[in-house]
Amino acid sequence: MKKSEFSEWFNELLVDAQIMDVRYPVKGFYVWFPFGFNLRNRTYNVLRSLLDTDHEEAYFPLLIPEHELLKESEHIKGFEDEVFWVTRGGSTTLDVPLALRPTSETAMYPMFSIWIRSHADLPLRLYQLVNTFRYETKHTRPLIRLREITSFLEAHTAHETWEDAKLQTEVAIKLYKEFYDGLGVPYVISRRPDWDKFPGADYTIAFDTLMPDGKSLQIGTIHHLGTKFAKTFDIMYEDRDGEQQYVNQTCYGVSERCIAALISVHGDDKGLILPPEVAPTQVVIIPIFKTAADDEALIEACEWVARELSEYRTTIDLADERPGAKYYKWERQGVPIRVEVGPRDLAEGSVTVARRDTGEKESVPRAQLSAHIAQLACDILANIAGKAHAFMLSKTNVIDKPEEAKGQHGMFKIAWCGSEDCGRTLEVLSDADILGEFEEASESFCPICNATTYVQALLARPY
Ligand code: 5CA
Ligand code: ZN
Repeated sequence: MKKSEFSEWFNELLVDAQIMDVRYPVKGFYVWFPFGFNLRNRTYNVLRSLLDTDHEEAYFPLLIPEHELLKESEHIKGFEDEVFWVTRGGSTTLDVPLALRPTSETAMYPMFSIWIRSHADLPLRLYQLVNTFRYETKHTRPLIRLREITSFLEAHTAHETWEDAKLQTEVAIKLYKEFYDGLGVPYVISRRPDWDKFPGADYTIAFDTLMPDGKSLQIGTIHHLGTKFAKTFDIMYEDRDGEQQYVNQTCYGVSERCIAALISVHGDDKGLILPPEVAPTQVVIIPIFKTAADDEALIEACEWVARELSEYRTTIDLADERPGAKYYKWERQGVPIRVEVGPRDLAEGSVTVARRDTGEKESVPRAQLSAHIAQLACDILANIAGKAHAFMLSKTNVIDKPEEAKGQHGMFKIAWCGSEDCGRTLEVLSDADILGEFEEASESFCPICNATTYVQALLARPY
């Protein structure tokens, strides 16, 4: 496996490291292996605990009646080509066709309209972790572009004012920052161009990361919905003066692309490298059997290590295999720390500690093991996060002419007046997409129309 051949590496890794099986016989549908699902659950638990501070978890149905899905015209224009339909129950044709949720606005908001009565009901902040279905026509890929998104964590909020909803988008940005920082996954945050925002939104903020092959991956989006959906679904509240007002809404979500990013930015030619917080096994303990006389003492020493590290997820590997084969197997699955115990360690009252991210090994006295591992767990996250960040930075270039991006890998920042015409021209000349825009402190000139501007466009070739 060579990470430099990213596409092959990614596909092989999914199987070798037991993340996903891609052999399910429906295009765009994949199977989580138990190991992959374990990693998925741990990763989503991190996000859950961040959301749980001020959101409540709920669950809305998978099936959406056609008349609700079609209510919001801009929204449906964005999704109509991507909807899977249920049209029959047994052999009976349904009176009302039912859509498989492509996202849940039109499942949730009719209920919001019933639930929300007064300003006392606001803010409302809910989330759900569900599967969603999109009939994607672009090339489908496991974890990256699925037709069944199995792990869609979508939050939906309602507020009194547009300003309150804007503040909520800022809370969401902070939350996703914390989530991705904890995984050591670097990102750029930008505002999507107006012609490419979420269908029905006032504006969309996107998180993008850079994959090893120089393509970008959108790993989260946050939408300010204004009162557009409230007007369509009649979601009103009585304000403090007794007046009826439309609520202002936001929604934001991530998918298993967070796992795609996590494994892609950190992995290497040997396989996965996992941040300790989400690794299903954090420390693997391997006895190095040499002579039968030592066997029992070695196993006891391994058990001591497991007890000493009881606050971590440890596994003692007693399989009847050579140590080298065991190292290889656990390295492939990204276990951050390996503790080896051999006859020499026994004699010295120490153990050997190896870290997955750098491959370094050192001898650690037993009395220092627990403190050593605690420090190492922090160092590993800092190291892999730093490397990933440095990689993205090295592939992010500020350019003056859109042609400079042509045929190049990575992300590009370029001045842009913000007009759709110039934006489209930038895309054509650079052969890349505008992921989004952000403001810079210094003034520059749009390379297309020469207008002065503070706006920079972020260009890349996205997945
Ligand atoms: N209702 C809003 C907020 S949850 C919504 O649907 N936004 S979205 O369309 O932008 O999707 C949220 C995130 O899901 C995206 O940022 C992207 O990371 C991910 N995503 C979108 N489509 C797919 C897909 N086909 N496969 C995997 N992930 C996807
Ligand atoms: Zn311009």
